[in-house]
Amino acid sequence: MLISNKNNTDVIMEKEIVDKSYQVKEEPLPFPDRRIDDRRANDRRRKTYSVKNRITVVIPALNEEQGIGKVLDEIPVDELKEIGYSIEVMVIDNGSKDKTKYIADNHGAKVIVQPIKGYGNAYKAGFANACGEFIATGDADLTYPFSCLPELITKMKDGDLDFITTNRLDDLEPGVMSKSHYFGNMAFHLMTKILFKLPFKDSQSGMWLFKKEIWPKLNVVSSGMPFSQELKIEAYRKGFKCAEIPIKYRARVGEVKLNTIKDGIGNMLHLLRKRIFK
Ligand SMILES: Nc1nc2c(ncn2[C@@H]2O[C@H](COP(=O)(O)OP(=O)(O)OP(=O)(O)O)[C@@H](O)[C@H]2O)c(=O)[nH]1
Ligand SMILES: [Mg+2]
Repeated sequence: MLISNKNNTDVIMEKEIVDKSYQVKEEPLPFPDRRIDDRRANDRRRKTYSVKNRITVVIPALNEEQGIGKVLDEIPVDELKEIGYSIEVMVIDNGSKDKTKYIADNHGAKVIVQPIKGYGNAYKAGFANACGEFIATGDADLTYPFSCLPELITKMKDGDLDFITTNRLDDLEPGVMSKSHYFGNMAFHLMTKILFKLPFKDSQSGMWLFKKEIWPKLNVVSSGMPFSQELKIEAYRKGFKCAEIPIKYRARVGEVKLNTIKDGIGNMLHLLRKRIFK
């Protein structure tokens, strides 16, 4: 269904919800632009709306009813308040057919529906609507320890950093990541090092913390899984002050969505294309 907002732009509303009792009332957003094409214009407009000392936590979610509640509970809101930061939590629902939205809403998160599928598309919608000075990210599957946010923001401030990415691979417990994914990640480390001189060991980590003001300056166009590597490549190549910090990664809960072969090849082709054409 297409409806018009007051700016007379089209807003795509979710079409289909399997169980109506899980339908979540969506908050009107200041810039409810869920389209992808004019994301940058939208971001430029929103730039002035960043709230100082606020962290917007953006969590993409596709059928993550098993993890999303615990993930939201883990965000250390009080601890961050104590060190001077207010928190905005956004769950970007990518067309879930389970209770993800309902649980996210019940846990106090702002739920944004991004009907255009894709990990990158979910993040683009989240970043376009974030109002914090900082953006923090992570999956909805309980793999990333959101409890480390105070440590990350302290390191960001102390080091006067623009972009932090995390490293899941150095302190990995047995069984948390499959051997094929581990070796795949090592291969991506090598490729990104050779092709882009990227200093990060974990090019595929999905937990980042960065200043929102750098987002419009990054030419990140991927709509799917390559979004993660492209964001890091862009942040590093554009000369922003970056760091990689180790985290304790955990085993996923809920249904696996990553297709090892398809997404692996997709990420590889994206790296080659980006190296050749940009
Ligand atoms: N794969 C995928 N994930 C999406 C999509 N939209 C949102 N997501 C969410 O993006 C996050 C990352 O996806 P995952 O399937 O966990 O990918 P991953 O972390 O590389 O793989 P795992 O090791 O299985 O966790 C999760 O929170 C998903 O629910 C999409 O279109 N595809
Ligand atoms: Mg995951």
